[in-house]
Amino acid sequence: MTLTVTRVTLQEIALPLREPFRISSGVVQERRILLVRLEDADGTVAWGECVAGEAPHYSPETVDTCRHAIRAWLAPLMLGAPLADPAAVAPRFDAAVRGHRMAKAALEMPAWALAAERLHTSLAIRIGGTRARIDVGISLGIQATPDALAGKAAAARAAGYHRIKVKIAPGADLDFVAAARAALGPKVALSVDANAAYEPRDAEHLASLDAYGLVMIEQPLEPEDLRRHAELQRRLATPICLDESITSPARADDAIALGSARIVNIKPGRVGGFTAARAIHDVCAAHDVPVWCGGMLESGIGRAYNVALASLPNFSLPGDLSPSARYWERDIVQPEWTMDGDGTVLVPRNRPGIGVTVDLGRVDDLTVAREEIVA
Ligand code: OSB
Ligand code: MG
Repeated sequence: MTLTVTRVTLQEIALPLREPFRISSGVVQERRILLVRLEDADGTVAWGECVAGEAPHYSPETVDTCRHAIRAWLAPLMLGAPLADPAAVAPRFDAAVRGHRMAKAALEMPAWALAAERLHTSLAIRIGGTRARIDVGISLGIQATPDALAGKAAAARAAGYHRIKVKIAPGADLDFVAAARAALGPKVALSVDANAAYEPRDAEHLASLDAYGLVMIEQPLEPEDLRRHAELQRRLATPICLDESITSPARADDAIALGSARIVNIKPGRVGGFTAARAIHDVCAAHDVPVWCGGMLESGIGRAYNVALASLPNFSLPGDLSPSARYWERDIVQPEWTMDGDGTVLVPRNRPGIGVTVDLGRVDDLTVAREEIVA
């Protein structure tokens, strides 16, 4: 199906979180989210979301670098000529622009939704998803005290979450993990995410986490450093999962070959979009490395893309796909994303496109900047 994108609209919103979210590299209270609206020559519209944060803590990209990359280099490539298929977007971007994967993803993913809308099919089916429901895990930010974390972990388990992940940092790790484990009992799947806060010399300290029976330790070291992750993995019983390090299919392949990761977190918005995300999924599947879908505190628009991706077959571990109400007083889509009592999210396979409707009035109310890019 030929896509002819005639208009790209960037609309930045400010969306306050219900509670501040603290990770090793900083705290977020209000999300600045760059939304992207694509319009096809036949009038079909698809909304997407850029996952970049306000500051370059998680990745080098930010809301403002993405806005610049989209405006200056990527939108002109998309608007320039008809596209044979959404699969043609990523090669066109990659041939002309190095890096800027979050900016690329912000345009590439809604191109898939646009194609799905035009075929009156769901995004999940269009990208090859097979699952109708996905197990949900929660990511708990760093709390003030181990007791506070234990309370949150127990409440999350009672709500049905299949896996509880806790953020850790030097000085907020062993006591916190011990408290969470004590509150959950030995059987509940518990993991930790360091967001690259440790150094290779912390190996012995990190090895003491083995005592808590964690399903994984996510991104302990510097993202570029695959070799030291492999050395660390040899000293740990707990599987290492990489998030920030996995930027492309080749990086995933390298990480697996080196022994740097036994589990991979795929965020389509981090790796350049669905083409790269599916290729990483396939590389991992070929090596029997399980994958799961991470989150970036997305609004209900970004969440739709993650849910669709997580319905692919090798997404065998619970995803960070919490319901809208966990993050926001009110989401910008309808219906809002929910989690059923069995701790699953329904993949909207029977609805066209992303499966939720964007609340345009609410988006306009929250908008802090808007620009249109036309051919
Ligand atoms: O490392 O997975 C991460 C949020 C912002 C930046 C990085 C991460 C996260 C999360 C939140 O863990 C996951 C979610 O969206 O609930
Ligand atoms: Mg992570």
